[in-house]
Amino acid sequence: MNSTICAAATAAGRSAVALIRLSGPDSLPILCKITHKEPEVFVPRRQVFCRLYDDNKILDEALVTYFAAPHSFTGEDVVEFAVHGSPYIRGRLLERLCQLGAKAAARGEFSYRAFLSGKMDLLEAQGLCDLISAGNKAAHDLAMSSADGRLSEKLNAVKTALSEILAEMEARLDDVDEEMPPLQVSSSQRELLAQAQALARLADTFSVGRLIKEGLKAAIVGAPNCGKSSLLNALVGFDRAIVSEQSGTTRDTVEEALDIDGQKIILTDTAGIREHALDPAEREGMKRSLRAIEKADIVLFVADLTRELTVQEEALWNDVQKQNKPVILVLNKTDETARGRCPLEGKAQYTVYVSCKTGSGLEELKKQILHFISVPMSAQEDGIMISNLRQYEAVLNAQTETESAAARLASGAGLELCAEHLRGALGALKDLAGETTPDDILGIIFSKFCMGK
Ligand SMILES: Nc1nc2c(ncn2[C@@H]2O[C@H](COP(=O)(O)OP(=O)(O)OP(=O)(O)O)[C@@H](O)[C@H]2O)c(=O)[nH]1
Ligand SMILES: [Mg+2]
Repeated sequence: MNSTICAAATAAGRSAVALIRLSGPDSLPILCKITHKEPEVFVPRRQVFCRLYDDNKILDEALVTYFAAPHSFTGEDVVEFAVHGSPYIRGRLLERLCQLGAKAAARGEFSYRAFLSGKMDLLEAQGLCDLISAGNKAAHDLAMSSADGRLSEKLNAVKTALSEILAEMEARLDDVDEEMPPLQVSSSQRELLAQAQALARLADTFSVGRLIKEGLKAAIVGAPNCGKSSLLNALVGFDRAIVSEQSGTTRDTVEEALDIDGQKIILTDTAGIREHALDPAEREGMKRSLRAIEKADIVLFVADLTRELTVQEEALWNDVQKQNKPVILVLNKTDETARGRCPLEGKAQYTVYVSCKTGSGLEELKKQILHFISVPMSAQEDGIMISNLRQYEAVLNAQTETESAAARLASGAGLELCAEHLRGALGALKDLAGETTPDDILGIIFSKFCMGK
């Protein structure tokens, strides 16, 4: 039998109200002991205003709600205490609950129990975890499409279709007397390919889903003094990085998150690249700039319109091109020069003229950056996307297994082989929903959830 667990469901620190949650078979007896009341007082799902006792002294007056199994978040008996949010009350109440037989919950343990009792599958649980950490609208919408079960529904439809075909195949494999009509090869194959395509479309959403969840990483690079740090500051709207007229000001990379129209963008300002570094710190800074380019999703290549392009700048441009990432050429200091020309313009796919000093062109640049998320996003007709690597790999695995099954069927390779691939595809889908996921993997997944969830 499960133990009874407790944890604060609200963040630490002082607050008007704090929520403490208790879940497990002893929830109601513990509630009765701490309130000095009989169990009949606590009608399920109804708030009761009562005193909580620390032995015979009043610890707090609280609103208490009892949820009887299975109608609760975890599917077990649950009690929620809405107490005054003083760190002392929170801490002492948790201590008392533990003295009365509860134990402190591990990270994500409430969600884990909800998952085990079938209240939600793994995709919904992961969506819920992402929902809590979502810091902007796009990440919130993405997490919600998983938390509310739409992603599970989509995958369940594929699972059902594949299971039906597998059942047909297995029936024929068991049919030693060959009493059944033969399998409709072409229609089964068509169905398998359609399901493989649905999985491929879902796998494709990972690239944009990941960007939405983690944020689009944009590295700001260029020669010393072209205005990279000024650009970072102008985009985020405050003096994040040091700006000076001296070349080689920025040494370490400077990172700052920015919200553009509800999308998270992570900007990284880097040390300017030139042939001769002044000292070892600048040399190390330049190495870090190159690493930042490697890690970035897009590169903002800044050039100073008031100066001629240097050989090193051109070399850097060529190096960046080799990385096969989208590059926006940002031509800076338009306030000082009437739109001068830059030899890189002809080579750039995207060019934006800006002045970090006056702010002109920055809106255009933001739009251009956003483009790299919004275009692939708008291609998702239903907004259902995957955003974590484990899910991506499982969907891809299910897709290739389904394709192999279709290919085997077409080549007349025998139903046994085809069925084996289908079992592989179904295994990957079951693993996604958590149906067959080993306990240790589940433990790792839920341990990343927040405390009290
Ligand atoms: N007129 C004008 N000056 C600018 C503009 N942007 C930056 N500057 C100036 O250019 C100089 C260098 O700016 P920074 O932002 O420090 O340049 P950086 O590319 O970060 O330089 P390093 O860190 O040394 O590589 C400073 O004196 C800025 O005030 C602009 O749009 N117009
Ligand atoms: Mg700088």
